[in-house]
Amino acid sequence: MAFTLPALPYGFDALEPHIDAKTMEIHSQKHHKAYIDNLNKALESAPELASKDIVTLLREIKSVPESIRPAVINNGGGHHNHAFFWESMAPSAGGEPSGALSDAIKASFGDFAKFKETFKQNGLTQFGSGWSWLVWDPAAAALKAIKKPNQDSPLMEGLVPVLGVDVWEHAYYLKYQNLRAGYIDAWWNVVNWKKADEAYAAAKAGK
Ligand code: MN3
Repeated sequence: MAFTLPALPYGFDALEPHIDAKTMEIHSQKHHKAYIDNLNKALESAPELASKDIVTLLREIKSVPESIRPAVINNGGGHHNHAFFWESMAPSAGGEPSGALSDAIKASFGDFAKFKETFKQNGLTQFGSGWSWLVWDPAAAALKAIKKPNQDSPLMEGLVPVLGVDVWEHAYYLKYQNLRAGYIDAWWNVVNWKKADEAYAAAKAGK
């Protein structure tokens, strides 16, 4: 069963003025679509993997044949990262997390402001393309802020994404040009904390 491009949970212009409509359209319909097409192409030679969902495929990346592993890392990671990213944003969102995730962020980072600064710095200091992530680390039973190059999924190291921001230039260049910091500052206004809280609860429950 081939992977398909998920529909955005909102219109291309829904995140304006923070994320512009043209970027959302190209990012989802061209970039994300290409990861899915290339993932499907790579998997044609490994029918034994056809029944695995994308999370399982990435968690069990070492069981993917070496001949197609780099393609699955790049394009499977690209697919899951973007599907997760669209859900992590919403119109009329932003603000601060509440409830269990808020408490966990305070426990791991001191307070929300310190978390935001760490997460932003990870995004700014990711050289070239990549992502800044807030993940649940089951082994440490704690939240962690990490950065990853390219489309490397945290799932490949047993970490569970709670929130992530795409810092590839394609995510912001049309509106922010070289100003990655301005993009990240604006991005906080569209963070869907309800989704992040759900992702945290599911991660902590081992789902
Ligand atoms: Mn992207």
